[in-house]
Amino acid sequence: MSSNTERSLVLIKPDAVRRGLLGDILSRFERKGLLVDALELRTMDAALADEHYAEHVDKPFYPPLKDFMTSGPLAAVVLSGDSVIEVVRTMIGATDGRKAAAGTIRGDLALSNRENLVHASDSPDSAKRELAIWFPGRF
Ligand code: FUP
Repeated sequence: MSSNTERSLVLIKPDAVRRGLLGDILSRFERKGLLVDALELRTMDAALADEHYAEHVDKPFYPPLKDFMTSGPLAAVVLSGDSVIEVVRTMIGATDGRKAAAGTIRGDLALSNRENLVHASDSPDSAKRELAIWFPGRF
């Protein structure tokens, strides 16, 4: 089988940091065989939230999502590996933690549609856009 090494932008969100799940979540990615290319603890400000969630800014769920995402430090992580974008999306599970499959990060550890622990790029185009937002000029 051919391999397809790529990069994904992952955010381990403020709920995960507050709940002490940062190590657990990072460890899942490392044990899968993915590489951590960059890792930074950052607090999103309003402008960064609007840029990152550009496709959601007009949605009714955006104001509380923005409050949550700017509520404390998160870990911005660049992961690389074979098919990392799709692999990480599978590992995090469906958006709503109540519906996410058992065995996924959200399925095992989240019970919310908003405080769902992790963001991960959902396509090569969004990975490119998000890497440029979070780690400008680096990837
Ligand atoms: P995902 O790609 O799984 O993170 O999901 P989306 O891009 O659809 O949504 C981005 C974030 O918006 C979610 F992680 C959580 C938040 N959200 C809500 O708060 N309410 C909703 O109804 C849908 C999404």
